[in-house]
Amino acid sequence: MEEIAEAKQKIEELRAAINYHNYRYYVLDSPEISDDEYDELMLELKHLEAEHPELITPDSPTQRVGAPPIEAFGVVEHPQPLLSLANAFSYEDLAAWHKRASKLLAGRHFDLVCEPKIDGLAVALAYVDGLLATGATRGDGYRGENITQNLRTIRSVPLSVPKEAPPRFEVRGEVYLPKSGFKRLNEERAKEGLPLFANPRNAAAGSVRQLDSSITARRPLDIFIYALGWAEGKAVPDTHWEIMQYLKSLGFKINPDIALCHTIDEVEGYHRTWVENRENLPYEADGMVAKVNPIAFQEELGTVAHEPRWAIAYKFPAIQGTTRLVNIGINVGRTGSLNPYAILEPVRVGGVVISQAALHNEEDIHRKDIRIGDTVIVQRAGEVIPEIVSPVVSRRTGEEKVFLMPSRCPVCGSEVIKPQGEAMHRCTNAACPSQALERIKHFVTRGAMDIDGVGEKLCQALFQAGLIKEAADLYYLTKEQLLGLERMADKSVSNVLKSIEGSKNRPLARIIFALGILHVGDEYAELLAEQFHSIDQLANASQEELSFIASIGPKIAGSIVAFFRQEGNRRIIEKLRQAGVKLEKERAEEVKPEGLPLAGVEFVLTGTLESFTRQEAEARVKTLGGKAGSDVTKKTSYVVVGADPGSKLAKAGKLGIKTLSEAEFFELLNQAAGTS
Ligand code: 9MJ
Repeated sequence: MEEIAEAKQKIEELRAAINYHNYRYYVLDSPEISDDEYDELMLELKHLEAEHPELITPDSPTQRVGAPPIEAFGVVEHPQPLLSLANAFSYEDLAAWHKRASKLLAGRHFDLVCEPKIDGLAVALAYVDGLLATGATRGDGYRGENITQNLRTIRSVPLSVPKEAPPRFEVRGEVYLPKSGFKRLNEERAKEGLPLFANPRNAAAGSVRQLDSSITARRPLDIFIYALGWAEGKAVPDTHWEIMQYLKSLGFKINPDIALCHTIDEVEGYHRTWVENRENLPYEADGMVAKVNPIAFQEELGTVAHEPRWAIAYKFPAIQGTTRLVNIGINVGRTGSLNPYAILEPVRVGGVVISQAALHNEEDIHRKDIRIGDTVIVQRAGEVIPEIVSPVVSRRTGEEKVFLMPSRCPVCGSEVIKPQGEAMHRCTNAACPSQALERIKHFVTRGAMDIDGVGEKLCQALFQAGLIKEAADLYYLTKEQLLGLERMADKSVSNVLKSIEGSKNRPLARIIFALGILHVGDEYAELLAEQFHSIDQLANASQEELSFIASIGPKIAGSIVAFFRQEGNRRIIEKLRQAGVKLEKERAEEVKPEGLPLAGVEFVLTGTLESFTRQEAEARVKTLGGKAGSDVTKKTSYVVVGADPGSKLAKAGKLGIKTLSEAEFFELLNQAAGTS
């Protein structure tokens, strides 16, 4: 009895953890744990459920494939479910899978088709009468998101197929970002100060699941088709291998490394080849897939628990290496956070030399019991910053040192504190040079003051030359000072000065964000700019006044008050004022929506508009005092219907909300603008 209660509790814990990580992975596209760690949790749950089948519930994460679709896209029902794959982690797992399939097929021989397993986003593409009709995500396997518009932007997705193709059919494949595209995308995001994608899979998923397909279009996505889902009206080949060749002849992109194997040992050989050569693949592969070749055998084998018995994902081992942790270094960030990182004896891991790894905070270091001098296992996944998996405790000599966060800032020597409820230690000196430089870098980024031509390198050079000590000093730079820097000629100097001058008129929200107040990101900056007319008004607001604003809690309010209390920060604001930087709202920003022609009118957009992007349409609505909503509710005034509308159109019908065509919407905006 006790044992069952224990198993039940463990199962519940695992389910809660897996549900949380599913949400991070599938909905937020921002996982916190590695795929291997996730697989381990899932495996443990599966084992426990196999031992205690009476504890399996329909809502257990083992009972479904992915995450439910997001309604905003519109839902596509999959006539045949999209399955996920069971995993094999060793030759024994693979052989056991093969033995079971052979037994179920009464010992009849079958070939196996192998290909690298891509870590991307599974999609289904349906073609009707020669044209791409719908493209959908896997979703929960039965219902996916309608992302047709987005998939159309991928060059390797055929929009039409030759007339020899079946009149109606569906292909399945994996959308992915090649390694080169992933690297480029993250470099661009870093420049723009945007959060980086953790891995190509998340970048691909984040790119495909954009409500604005023009964003998808700018991402270098690609696709490999790996199966025929179903076909009607025409006979298709009866083996998986021939189907793949047939799909290729219809114009679909199939993996060039697909192989036909006759025995399980050949499959093992294929696996070994790619474990050794995976670095040379232009995309991230986390394993290989083996599939039973005859379709009739696949049908006989069927599925269990959403996983086909006729296919298996044979995972590659994680790319790991062993080295020595020489020391733990500390970077001081813009908000004064002390960010520890591992300094490693250089080691080659999967073809790349690693000499540093991420160590998130003191707690994390202690949780993993990582000590300075330890032999450690390091792991890298794709282009992601490598991390330390664990120390090799058996290799300890007794000389290793437990890491302690310094009590003084390593850059300026000021006191270090660890605010309650936070994981990070912080330097308390707002004038700390490291913070100062990071703050300047933040000040010039796109989302902040957007000073084109003043990037990280120039900030660093100006700071090191002593020409700027804080962001406001940028506005006092002279042509001569800039010409004195290396690689700065007349033309670039005048461009830099022009951009700096041009940034003096940014909207209030940008300046609030640019100041780099702890916990005040761009969204809170917008919120504050809506509530206050000027920086001065914000600076003089009390903790109570700030807490009065919905969604501003005591932590943020306290941080704002503390920021403006600092003498140094007040001085920066005065310097900005003296330089002519606008520190209050413009008249146009000031006008209350009530006075504007579309005040109180809420629009919801569905589908794609021809003459505007979604952002442009929403911006025009907002300038005229209207609101742009994301959900159709009773409060919605109009639903604007573009091409390929989603489920919002049906909802509008249900709630009796008036719809507008793009032309009608355009007309309404023009009329409203005429009266403003
Ligand atoms: C990937 N991810 O590359 C399948 N996959 O087949 C390949 N996934 C699959 N096949 C059936 N190559 C379900 C999933």
